[in-house]
Amino acid sequence: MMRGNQRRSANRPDPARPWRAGMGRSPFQNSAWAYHNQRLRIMESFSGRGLSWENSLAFLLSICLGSSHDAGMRDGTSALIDLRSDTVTKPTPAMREAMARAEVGDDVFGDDPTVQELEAETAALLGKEAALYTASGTMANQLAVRGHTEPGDEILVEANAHIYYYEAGGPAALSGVMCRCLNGQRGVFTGADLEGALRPADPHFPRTRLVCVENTHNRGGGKIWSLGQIKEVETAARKHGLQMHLDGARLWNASVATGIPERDFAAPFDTVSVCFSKGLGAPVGSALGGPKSFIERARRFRKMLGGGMRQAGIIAAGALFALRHHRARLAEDHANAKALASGLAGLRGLEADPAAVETNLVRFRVLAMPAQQLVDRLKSRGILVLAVSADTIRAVTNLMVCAEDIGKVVAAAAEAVRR
Ligand code: TLP
Repeated sequence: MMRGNQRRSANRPDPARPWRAGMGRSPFQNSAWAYHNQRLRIMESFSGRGLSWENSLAFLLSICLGSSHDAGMRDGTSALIDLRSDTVTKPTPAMREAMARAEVGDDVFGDDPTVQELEAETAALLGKEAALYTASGTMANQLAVRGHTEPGDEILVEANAHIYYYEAGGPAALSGVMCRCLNGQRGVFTGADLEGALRPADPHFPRTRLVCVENTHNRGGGKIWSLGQIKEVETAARKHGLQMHLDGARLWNASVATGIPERDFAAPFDTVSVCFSKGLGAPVGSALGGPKSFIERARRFRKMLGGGMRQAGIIAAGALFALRHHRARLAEDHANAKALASGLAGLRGLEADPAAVETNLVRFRVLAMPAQQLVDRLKSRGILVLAVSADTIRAVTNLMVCAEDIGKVVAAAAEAVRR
């Protein structure tokens, strides 16, 4: 989505804060700068300023992984405000420390205790028998599709669902299945929509096997499916013997916004994917939860795709840290998203609806110019957002963005639409 040259220009120097990492230095200069800072911190840690030998060692290890103590997290001083996605976050120092300390083993042999801990904790949270750590949300979803179907089958997905829209044709390429699309309202479809898409058992037709729901819905602007809406679709699906998969990449957001535990949202589904590398801020990974036998089968498909990872505990530790410490704070992202939509709603030339913001995604229409033009203008002011269609922009609040940043974004947008 973001090309190298775009990234370079977005990282232009900020004369006011030349010391910020990533601002105006070459990658080599950045490494040298980071190295210099790290050396300072090592000296501090060994000069008896309260760091134990164990912590010092952990810190040294964190350096091997590449420390980012000045990652600009939520302190309002970073020159760049990145709202392209909640995937852009960098691990916090505490998360890096947990990663540096992680106990690891060869996970393909089943020897990595940190991966196992993450899988067990995720399964428990989702109320499922087992879970499998995967490299990405895409992999978790595609493993689910593969596990529920045989080539020639059909799956029912909402027309804007990530599984259909953004996963590179995975269902066709990896599982040999057809996607039948349902048109939802901001990603939400009904039991009647589902039944309307079913066909009688007949050798002419593909077998319909699986229904996929996305909660929250990405292209639906972070829309939350209610338990009632899910129940209605489940009733229709079960009546026709269909399996149910939930793409819960942002299920954490739905839970925090509603107060409904993840396991309640997950209960109607056979399988659930969740992401650690979005709102929770972990650097890598997702998980697929479901019945033990299904997860064992998915483990085999994961290996087939080259997704068996060896000492994955290093990254799983980041995910585990995120799961334990970063869920509740999503409420901040939601408040920031609301504030952003309210600010933008007051600007001429834009159309934003704060009432439609339920979680951390804000979609707004640009009336005054093509959406990409506004994206470019904001970029030249150090603000990154994405055009998701010719007239619509998406901004995603995240761990790296604080309330103060929202005011800056609204002010920059006001200037950019006026110009
Ligand atoms: N979404 C990304 C992009 O791929 C569009 C984003 O920036 O929002 N399910 C949902 C609902 C998602 O939004 C995403 C990522 C995924 C699955 C896939 O996760 P990854 O990127 O880990 O493969």
